[in-house]
Amino acid sequence: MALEKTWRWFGFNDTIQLSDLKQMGIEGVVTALHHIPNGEVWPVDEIMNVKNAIEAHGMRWSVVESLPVSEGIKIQSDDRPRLIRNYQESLRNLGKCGIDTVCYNFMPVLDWVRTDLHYTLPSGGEVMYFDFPTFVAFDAFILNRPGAEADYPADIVEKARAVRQAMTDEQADQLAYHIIVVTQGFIDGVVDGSEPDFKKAFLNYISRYHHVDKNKLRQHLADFLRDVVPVAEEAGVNLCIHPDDPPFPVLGLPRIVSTQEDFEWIVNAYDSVANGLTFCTGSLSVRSNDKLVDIVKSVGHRIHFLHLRNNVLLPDGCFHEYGHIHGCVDMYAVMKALLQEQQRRIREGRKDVRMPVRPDHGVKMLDDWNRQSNPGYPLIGRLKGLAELAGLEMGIERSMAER
Ligand code: DNO
Ligand code: MN
Repeated sequence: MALEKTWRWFGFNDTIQLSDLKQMGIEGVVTALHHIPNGEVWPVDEIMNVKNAIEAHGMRWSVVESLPVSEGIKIQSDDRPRLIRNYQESLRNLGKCGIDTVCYNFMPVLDWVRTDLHYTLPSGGEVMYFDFPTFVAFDAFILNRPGAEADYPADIVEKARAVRQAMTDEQADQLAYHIIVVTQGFIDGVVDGSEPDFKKAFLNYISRYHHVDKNKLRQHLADFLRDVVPVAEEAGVNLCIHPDDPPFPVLGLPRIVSTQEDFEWIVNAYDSVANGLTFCTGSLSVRSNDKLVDIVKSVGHRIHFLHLRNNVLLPDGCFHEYGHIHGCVDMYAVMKALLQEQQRRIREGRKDVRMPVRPDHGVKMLDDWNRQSNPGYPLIGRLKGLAELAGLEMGIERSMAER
């Protein structure tokens, strides 16, 4: 048995059609109801509409990525009860439609973040880059967030100062626009770049976290799990939290899904298979590259969804993405650990043996420049990744069977 091959599809406006996916050997689709504003209920008919379209092409809707957790849940605003009710209702509706896996994250304000969306590799392909001093320049010297300098190591702050000095104001504004708006990582989508001062709007958003430190945020996640996991269980849905990207605090905001210890804390925070994890090598490797196999061994029984991709790790907390099997992540070791986990599940007669996997962010290459795509989601680069991963998997599976 192999891992279930899936693909992130951004819905009917995606330039890659469902009919294309079938040609590529995709078995399952990973998508969301992107048109429904965060915090609102996902209605059954809208879910069925997407599900039927996927099934009409001979695939299944394997994973929802993501059912977003609103900021009001993370900070526990007055609106929390309504937001929780809506989240529960969406889970029930997804369960009614037979969707069994739901990914989410618990990152404050920003989902993923990069400082350069268009870094050219020596090969000519293009990937996304995170330069820590540049990010700190954005935070401390472009946003001018009060207290920002104290939130980062002193040597990085000095480098950040130099980065800012080397930039024109126009370049600084452009960087801010990319980080806040173009990555589409800004969670509630309230800052979409149309505001006259999107930097100020963003800062206001950050300030809503002034009372939320690491322990508070953990408590808020535990409260969220207590409220939604029983509902998920009853609906037949497994939740799977996505790790922080990058896996360390930025903007002075806590991050609690960054390390093996964090994953273990989450698994123990609520004892249920429905309280699960997304294993994303791209995110986790930045901080715990040598721990990836340990993570699978420790919390593998709760992993419901796999994001596989690679990185090149650089000094000063910097990294850039690098396709799929080559790079700092020992993809052979990771794949082997995952296949062993799958075999364990088969032996134990567990239901969740499919273990959906998707190639995460790919290298933009060849005809990818002729087709509009979201940052990190070019067709050909991801297709190459899928093929590499499938080949690696087959080789390992066969050799495991021979022994
Ligand atoms: C970026 C993705 C994230 C991810 C969410 C999951 O490409 O890895 O946006 O989907 O964090 O909740
Ligand atoms: Mn990921």
